[in-house]
Amino acid sequence: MVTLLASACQDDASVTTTETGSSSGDGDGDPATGDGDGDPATGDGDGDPTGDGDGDLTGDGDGDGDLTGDGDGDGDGDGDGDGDGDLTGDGDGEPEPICGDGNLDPGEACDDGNLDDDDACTSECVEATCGDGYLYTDVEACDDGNLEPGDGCAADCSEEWKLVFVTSTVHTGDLGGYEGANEICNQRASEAGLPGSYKAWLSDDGGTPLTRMSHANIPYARVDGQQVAPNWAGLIDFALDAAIDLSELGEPAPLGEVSCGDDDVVPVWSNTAGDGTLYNPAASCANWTSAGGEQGAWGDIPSYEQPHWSSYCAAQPGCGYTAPLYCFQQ
Ligand SMILES: [Ca+2]
Ligand SMILES: [Ca+2]
Ligand SMILES: [Ca+2]
Ligand SMILES: [Ca+2]
Repeated sequence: MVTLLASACQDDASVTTTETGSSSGDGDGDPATGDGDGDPATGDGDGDPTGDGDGDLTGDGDGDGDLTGDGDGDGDGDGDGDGDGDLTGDGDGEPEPICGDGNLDPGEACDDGNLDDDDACTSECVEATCGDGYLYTDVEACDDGNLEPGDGCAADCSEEWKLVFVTSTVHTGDLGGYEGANEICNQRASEAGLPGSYKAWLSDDGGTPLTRMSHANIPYARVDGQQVAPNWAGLIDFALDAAIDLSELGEPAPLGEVSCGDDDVVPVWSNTAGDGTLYNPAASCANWTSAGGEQGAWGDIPSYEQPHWSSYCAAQPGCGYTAPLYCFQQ
């Protein structure tokens, strides 16, 4: 009889496993970090010693493995992050178009090599047009940024009228001469944002409005659009359609001082007759350079239906008094 004996089971209770070379318990053989990568210092798991976790040696942490260290992660080394290697950041590898460099670049309708807005190509490199708000010299008489008529500048950028105002400021008879008076007019217009250039309605030994001003064949109007005269001929026929009693700001004329006339006179420096000629040869405050005892001459602003709007009275002493100026767009 055969007796089968079960073999004895081996007792494995005595088998033990032992990790060698480490005390971290991660099996990588470095003793310290516990991240399993075998570098002993950083603990970031990438096996390089920089500690940024990307496995390259730049320490820039961008993970791109390039050596520029620019940190943008695209690997081209220029730092703009688009990977094309130029500095514009648009990713096309081409320099950015520059308006005004004289080269017609993509997106430019023109490029005349400058950034001037008063010629055929504007500073945005588009063709000049009426209504773009830029005055095209010798082509447009005005450009108010719209194509609407009735506001002084027509839809074809021709002027509908010449502006006339009385200055919001008052001055003695020392205006810096006739040219200084023109500067006052242009300064006031400029600060108020009015278009064009201006001359003062003044007469002296050197000339008069008749000889110094342009003679428009379109109306003259205040800043509120009210017509003062239909044209130059209507301006110098001794009466106006309306008083020039609004300033460049559209405000009532300032009240000056005068040493002649009624109490209700609203004076304006003039020394000009109603036909644009000299009123009194001795009353121009020494050609508008004196604030002393010389004789001056004024118009009365409200008296628009008679020559008094321009020639009201003359008096001495007078040039130390203060009054505004009439200014006419040229
Ligand atoms: Ca260009
Ligand atoms: Ca230009
Ligand atoms: Ca224009
Ligand atoms: Ca207009």
